[in-house]
Amino acid sequence: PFLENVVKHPSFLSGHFNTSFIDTTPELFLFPNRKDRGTKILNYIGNVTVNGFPGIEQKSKPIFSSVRKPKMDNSIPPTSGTKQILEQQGVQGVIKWVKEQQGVLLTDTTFRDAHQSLLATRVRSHDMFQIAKESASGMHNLFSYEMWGGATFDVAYRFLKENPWDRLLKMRKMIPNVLFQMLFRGANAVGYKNYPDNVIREFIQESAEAGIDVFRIFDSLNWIKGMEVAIDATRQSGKIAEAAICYTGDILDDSRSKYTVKYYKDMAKELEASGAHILAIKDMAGLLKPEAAYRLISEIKSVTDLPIHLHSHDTSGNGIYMYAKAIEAGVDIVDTALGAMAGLTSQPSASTLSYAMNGGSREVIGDVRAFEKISYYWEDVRKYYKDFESGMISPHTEIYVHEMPGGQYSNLQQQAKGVGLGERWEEVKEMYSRVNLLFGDVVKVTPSSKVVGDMALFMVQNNLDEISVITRGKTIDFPDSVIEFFEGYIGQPYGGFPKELQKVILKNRQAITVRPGELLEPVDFQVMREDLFNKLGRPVTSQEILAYTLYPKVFDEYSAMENNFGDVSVLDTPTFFYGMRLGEEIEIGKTLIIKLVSISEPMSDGNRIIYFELNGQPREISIQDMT
Ligand code: 3PY
Ligand code: ZN
Repeated sequence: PFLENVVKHPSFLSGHFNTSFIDTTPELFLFPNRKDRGTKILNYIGNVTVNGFPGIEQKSKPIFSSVRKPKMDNSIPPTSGTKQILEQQGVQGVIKWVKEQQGVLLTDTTFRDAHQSLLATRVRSHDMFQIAKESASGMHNLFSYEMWGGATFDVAYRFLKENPWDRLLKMRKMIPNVLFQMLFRGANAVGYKNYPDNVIREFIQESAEAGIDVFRIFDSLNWIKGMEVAIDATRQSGKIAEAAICYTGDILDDSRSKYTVKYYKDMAKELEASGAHILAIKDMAGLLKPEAAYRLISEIKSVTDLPIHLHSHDTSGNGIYMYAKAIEAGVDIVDTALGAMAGLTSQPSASTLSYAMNGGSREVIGDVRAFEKISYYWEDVRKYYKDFESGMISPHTEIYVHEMPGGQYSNLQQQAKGVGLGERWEEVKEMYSRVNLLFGDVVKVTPSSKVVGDMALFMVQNNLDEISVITRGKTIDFPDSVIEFFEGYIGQPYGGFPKELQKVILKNRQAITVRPGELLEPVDFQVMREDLFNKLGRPVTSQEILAYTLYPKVFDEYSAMENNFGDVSVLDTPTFFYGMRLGEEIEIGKTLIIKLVSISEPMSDGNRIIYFELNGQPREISIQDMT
């Protein structure tokens, strides 16, 4: 291992070393943990069996019904689709093809926004891999799969203990025929704060190489300056830049004069001028009403020739009717999810929309029977994630009042439970809409929505209202995200910050008005590489460096856990969340067969001995009982 460390060290590889290299490079003596794969995975299973999984309440493993999967011949390559159009005819070829379609195209969000919005982003790669080939065959005529970005990046590392890049690479192999789309938060990449420009560029280039074809780029305050670097980087990478207008407020309500049709039309023109290939209307909370959709799409089409891609959430229950009106007005692509993962805070259902448009002049392009069959799979798999359901079981028209994005609803609810406000969730939602007005009626989408959510939780927790925030504000330590927002570190809101509140929150700090990316020092990726090499004691990939740059602490924790438990993404989801039942046997891939034989009572040091059989051989693992 010593020699291995020497020849793989970045200084050695780049030739930057001298005779003191060995004496001054302590990391050469860091040897990888040689615990074998089987022992590591037994440690994980033992641990989760004894101590449970964060967020999963029930300790004993439920018996789940077997999962239904459509019978398809996976040895036949799937029919070619939009991915081949991009490869053969380039970005303009795709745009031309989209505009030629008489019917309406779909983006399927099941792999990303649907579970971000229904199940706190917890769906694991393992469950996606099992249905990927069937999806490629059955849904070959989609415009795209939205399958990456948004919260999926950090949640994969943070909670699922898996590598999101691996998800992307493997899915790309199994779905070679349809464009892959990701949600990109402009200057915030897939994070919650602004990053230096070179991080944005590197991230887009790396994601493009790993398989993303369409970057839906937005700014959480609709501040176009915050989107320009990402749009340019996407164009440079040869991929499709889909620039988004976030929809907020209500264009039909004359009493709300801030976000008008003119505001959205002006933004559409500016985005076209800044190099967008497609224009997205991102209705992240599901606030766009049917007549408003008709009007908005018609008016935007009068000022741009770009294809229009509409994204919405079905929280109010009006999603299908709204999409039908948008389709009538000429929208080119809409976002839907498969039935079992659709509706409520998620996207409207693909099959429902298909039937709704039957017989009209613009039908949905896609095989509705295939949507239904693949949806059975998700109906069964969704049960694994029941502890992450938001509890919303019927349409909530109150969304038109609180304006909370679909992707935030279940996450904020988890956050509220985490700080002991689970019982006061109704108050938190009401406070959310009050905070929006207190902040001057802002666009609310990650990360600005997180700021509003953090402030709402903070005010409910501390029994504050709008008046006490101002009058007692000088003595209050506001949440960090709120301070950074008022400092201008996530951009400039349309119409500016409310001045009095800004003063109270910032105290002696100075606010910036330029693009934060202009002030942030570029990240030195070579330094990051060495830093990470020293920590992990092994060569690292550019993907790991980017993850570490965006989320240093989360990535450190993930690496430590990977070192202890190995690659836990290979486990089936019930075992990952619940561990094993006594006497149960599971198979991991083709190489590991594990049986849980017995668990001892805790010993005086609090440890329990877990007796397994691994490929027929007895194995004992000692686990600290922390329950
Ligand atoms: C995200 O940024 O994760 C979103 O889904 C915003 O709607
Ligand atoms: Zn969304």
